Amino acid sequence: MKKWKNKIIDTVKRIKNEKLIQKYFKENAVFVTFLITGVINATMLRFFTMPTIENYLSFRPILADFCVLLFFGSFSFLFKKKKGRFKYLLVLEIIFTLICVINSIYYTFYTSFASASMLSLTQFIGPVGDAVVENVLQLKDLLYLFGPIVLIIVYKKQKKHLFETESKKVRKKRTAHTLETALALFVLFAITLSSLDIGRFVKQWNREYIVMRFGIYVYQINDVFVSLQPKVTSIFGYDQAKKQFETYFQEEKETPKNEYTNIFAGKNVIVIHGESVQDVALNRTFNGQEVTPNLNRLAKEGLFFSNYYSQVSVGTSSDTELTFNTSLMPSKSGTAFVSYFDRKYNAIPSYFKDKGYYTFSMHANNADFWNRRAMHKSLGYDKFYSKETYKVSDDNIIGLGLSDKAFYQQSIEKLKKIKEEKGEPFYGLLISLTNHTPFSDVEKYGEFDVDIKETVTHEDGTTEEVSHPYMEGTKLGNYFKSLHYADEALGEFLKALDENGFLENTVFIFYGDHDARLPQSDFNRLYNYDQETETVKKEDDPTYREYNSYHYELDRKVPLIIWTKDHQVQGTVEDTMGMIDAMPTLGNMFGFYNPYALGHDIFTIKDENVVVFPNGNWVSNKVYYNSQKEEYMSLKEEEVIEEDYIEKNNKYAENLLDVSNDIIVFDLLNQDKNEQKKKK
Ligand code: GP9
Ligand code: MN
Repeated sequence: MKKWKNKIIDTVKRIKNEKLIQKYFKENAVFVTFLITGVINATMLRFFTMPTIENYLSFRPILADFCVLLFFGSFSFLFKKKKGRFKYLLVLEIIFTLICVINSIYYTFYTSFASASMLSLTQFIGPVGDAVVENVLQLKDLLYLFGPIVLIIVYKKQKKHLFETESKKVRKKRTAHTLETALALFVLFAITLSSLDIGRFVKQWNREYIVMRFGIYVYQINDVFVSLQPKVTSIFGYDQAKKQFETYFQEEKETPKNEYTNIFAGKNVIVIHGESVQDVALNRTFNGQEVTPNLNRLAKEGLFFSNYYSQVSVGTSSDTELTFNTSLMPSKSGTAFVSYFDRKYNAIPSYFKDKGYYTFSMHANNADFWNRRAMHKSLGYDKFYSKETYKVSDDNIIGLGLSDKAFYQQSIEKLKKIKEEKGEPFYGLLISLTNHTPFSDVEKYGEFDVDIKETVTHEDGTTEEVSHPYMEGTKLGNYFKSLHYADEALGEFLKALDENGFLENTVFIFYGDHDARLPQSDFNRLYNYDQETETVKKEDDPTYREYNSYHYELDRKVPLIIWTKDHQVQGTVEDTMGMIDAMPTLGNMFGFYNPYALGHDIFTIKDENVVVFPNGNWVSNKVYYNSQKEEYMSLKEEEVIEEDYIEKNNKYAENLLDVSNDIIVFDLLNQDKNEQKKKK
């Protein structure tokens, strides 16, 4: 023991006396720069994307990032010449920098980290590419480029002091030593991990959590393996998945029976997929003008679900289409529309088709966007009217493509033809487009001010019109302008439907497809604007209304409205509900039942409902639970939340996400395939 102690003291002394560290830094300036810039970039990314105290103070991801850099960097010592070493390190530096830049941009857009499984999706990003650039690319995304620049400068500066070329033996030894150090540090890192950390790392469904604990580089390497997994597991993990699936559906569920059962049997259906429509705009006025007068009217006259949440993952619009139509959650990696379009789905259009309906979808965007051309067939639509069937010209484009007004006008003509040729009943989905981020085509939305106008009376009795900017010039303000346009288009469409006799025997359904990814600070401004000072109130102001990340999550809810001209159904349903519950709820009303739906008929489950999000968060009437922070906000002040309640729902959430993903990946609803597997 003493021997070891002396040895360590001697080594420390030697390092100090002979200035070994300084020497190492000088002789390996490029290598050291590579390590430092790599760690700075990774840390910067975490700071910009997840600015929480816990994250600022966490040393673990820094250690993990450092280990990865050290591991890959160690092989540079195998190069004989300094130039070779530099070239190798520069390539690595560029790769690691790109990982940071891509994730930085991606996070702003999707509030998540990039995945290799999305690579096959780049073709779908194309049409919204401009929106991404305009909306998302910011100076902070380019800061990471300092890494390669500094590396080149350091290399150029120290070139003169290069020491003699090392022998093969020395080079190998240095590589081995560096690798050993990387490994030792990694072991140090690994022993700090909890079983929860490891579990989440393996599943990779909570990407933020993984980046927070493991750093961006470990995350990205793991992601490549996990992304390849669906390809591999759909060959291997079948038995286990099938077993879990059978256990999940073991109890024979009763088909719901309540006052809504079969009330709409045989009626036509028109569904509107409302791009980025959030509840926050409903019943909101600016200077006495409603943002969404038409939606407000529908909500008042029809059945309005006031706590309805979308459950999208990276597949946004397409994820909502999947969940609405099949009562399944988005797939854990990639998107179901793209990676798993060839599976068997028990989907709403198929059920209507079985009942003799003509089923169709309409969307004036490229048919291949989100792979709809293929996936709409799998969902059971007889026909998909895509961009090719619409007249799109320079004067009828807003934002991403054909304006909603033009879209609805042209769709009416198609509807008339359908009625003429195919007769009734029909089931049709219309996917709107104008109200898509970045909401910057403001001059095309028409006049709708989001300021506060005030008439000020002066002492001498004269009056003056004053305007306080309020939401003018903010993204949320522009969103309201855009949505006001989309609502006006919807109003015109309803009028045209009525004029053409489409509303007599039809159920009209509207849902907001997901939130609009608006900045939290804009919501704070919306609720805490002080028109006297024309600023946002400070938190210590007694009239300040608290607005934290939970309030923001709750504000992401979207409307669901079921309306008929004769007001057959009316009222507000306040129970928490998700996109996943649409199919069972509608199925009960129209007379079809999917035994493998993962959601519930809201009129049967009522206040017991729990809505799970793809990242493991969940919300019920009582609680919003954040699975990353493992914390929750109580939604009913007076009620005490038992630990059991949280645990039970965590389990439920995990199970539901697993089973849903297995159904998709292993094609478990495909009877023929399952029979074949059984025979084998
Ligand atoms: C594109 C439209 C928008 O066709 O549905 O998709 P999103 O960007 O919301 O997923
Ligand atoms: Mn969308």
